[in-house]
Amino acid sequence: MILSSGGPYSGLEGSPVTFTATARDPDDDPLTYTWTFADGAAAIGAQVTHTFRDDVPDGWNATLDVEDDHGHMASDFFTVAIANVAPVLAPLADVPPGGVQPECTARSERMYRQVGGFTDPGRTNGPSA
Ligand SMILES: [Ca+2]
Ligand SMILES: [Ca+2]
Repeated sequence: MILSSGGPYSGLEGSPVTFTATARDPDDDPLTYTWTFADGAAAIGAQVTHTFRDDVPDGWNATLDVEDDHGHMASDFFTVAIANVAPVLAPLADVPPGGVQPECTARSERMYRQVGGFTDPGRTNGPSA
């Protein structure tokens, strides 16, 4: 039996990865494909999808086993490199019509004007200096 998992695979955490097996059995028996992933998940079928929740440094290990109806088995081992995904900020909600706008201007700007003179004891320009 000739078997290929099609790996290594790669994908993003939280996004489904599609796995496609290629197998050829000399006498064309019906084949059962079993995928086993290191995060504990398993799937059956020549083509399956699986979503890894998180990235790991060296990728997730996985195994594809193919069995014909006589119990003859072949296995292929491969890795799935999962990339970390940066968090995404949700866009700030627009203020609905009639809603309250955030207040970001100064509450008041007053001009002060001082009328009249002033005295400065330390200066020499005073009347008694
Ligand atoms: Ca066979
Ligand atoms: Ca992560």
